[in-house]
Amino acid sequence: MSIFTASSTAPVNIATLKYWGKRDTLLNLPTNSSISVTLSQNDLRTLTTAAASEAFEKDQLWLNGKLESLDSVRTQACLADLRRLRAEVETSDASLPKLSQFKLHIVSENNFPTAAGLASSAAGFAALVSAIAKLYKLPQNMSELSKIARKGSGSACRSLFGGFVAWEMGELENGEDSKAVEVAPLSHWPTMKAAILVVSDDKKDTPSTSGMQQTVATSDLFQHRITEVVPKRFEEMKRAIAANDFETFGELTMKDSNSFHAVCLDSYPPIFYLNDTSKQIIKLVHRLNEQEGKIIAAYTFDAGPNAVIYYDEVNEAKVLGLLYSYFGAVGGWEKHEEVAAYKKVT
Ligand code: 2P0
Repeated sequence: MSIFTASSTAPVNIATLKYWGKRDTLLNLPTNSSISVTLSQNDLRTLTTAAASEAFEKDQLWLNGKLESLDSVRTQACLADLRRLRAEVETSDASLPKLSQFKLHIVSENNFPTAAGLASSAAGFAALVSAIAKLYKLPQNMSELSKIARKGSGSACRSLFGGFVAWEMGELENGEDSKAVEVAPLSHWPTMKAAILVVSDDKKDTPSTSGMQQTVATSDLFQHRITEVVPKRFEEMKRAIAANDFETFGELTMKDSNSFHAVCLDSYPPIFYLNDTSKQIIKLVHRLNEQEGKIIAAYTFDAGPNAVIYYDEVNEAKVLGLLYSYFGAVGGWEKHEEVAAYKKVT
C-alpha cells in the first residue's frame, strides 16, 4: 500500500499593523487590513510533513511529538477546502491517485520552544496548508492558499509569504477577497532585523479570538480605529516599506501597537496584555530614539507582554547594546539569523 508524503515550512510572522476584530467569526474575516513581517525560514518556523494513504484509518496530527486532535472546526474547514481542490484535480486527470479520499497523517514541529510564549498558530496553519497543498499537487498560488490558512487562524494567511506581507480585509461576505499579498520580499530590506524579548511564557490571559469579540462588542474607540486610523496607516506603512523608510515604518509600527492595546483597554471588561516589564521596554525604546534624535528602534506587542523590537542592522550595536545592558548580557539569548536574539526577561 503506497504512502504519499510532502513537507513544507512556514515561519512566524509579527504584525506591524495589527489584526484585531472579526466581521465573520466562522470564516475569520477581519474588520481591518493588516501588515506583518514574516521571519526568515532559518528563524522561528514550523516544519510540517503530510502523508496520505489508503491504509490510514483516520486523520491524525502529531504536534511536537504529541498526538493532538484534528477535530476543531477550523482545522476541518482547512482540510475540507484542500480535499475539494484535490478532488477537482483528480476529476480532470483520472490517472491520479485519489488522495482526496485518503485519511491524512500530519507531523508538525516548531523549532522554537512552545514555552517561549510566542504565537505558533500562524506558522502552524500556514505550514499545514502549504504541506497538504504540496502533497495534493495544487497550484502554488500563495494568495489562494492564504484564504484557506485564514480559516485556520486569521494571522496564518500572512505566513504563506516571506518578507513584508499585507492581509487585505476584502469586502465580500464569502471571504474570497480576504487574502494575503506580498508587499515586498525580505530581500527588498535585508537589513531589517527583529529582536524578540520573551517577557513571560505564561499562557495569555484572554485568548485572541475571544478578546477580539469582546473589543468589537464593547469598545467605542474601536470604531474610530477601524474606520479612521487603520485604513490610512495601511497605505502609509506600505509606502514606508517600499521606500525603505525606517523612521516612518517604526513610528507607524509603535503607534499601531499602542492603538491596538488602547482598544483592548477600552474593551469592557478591559483586556490587559502589557505588563510592567513591557512598559519598561516601551520607555527604553523611546529614550533610545530620543537620545539618537531619530527613530532607530520600534517596539510592537501582540496579545501578550512579549516585545518584538524592529531595527536596521546598521544600528544593531546600539539597540542590542541597550537591551543587553538593561536585561543582562549573560546567558539566555538564542541567536537566529533574522531575529537577532530572543531572551526571557522579567
Ligand atoms: C496580529 N494578533 O495581527 C494580531 C495582533 C494578535 C495581536 O493575529 O482567532 O491567532 O485565530 O483569527 O490570528 C492573533 O490572532 O486569531 C493575532 P484567530 P489569531 O498578528
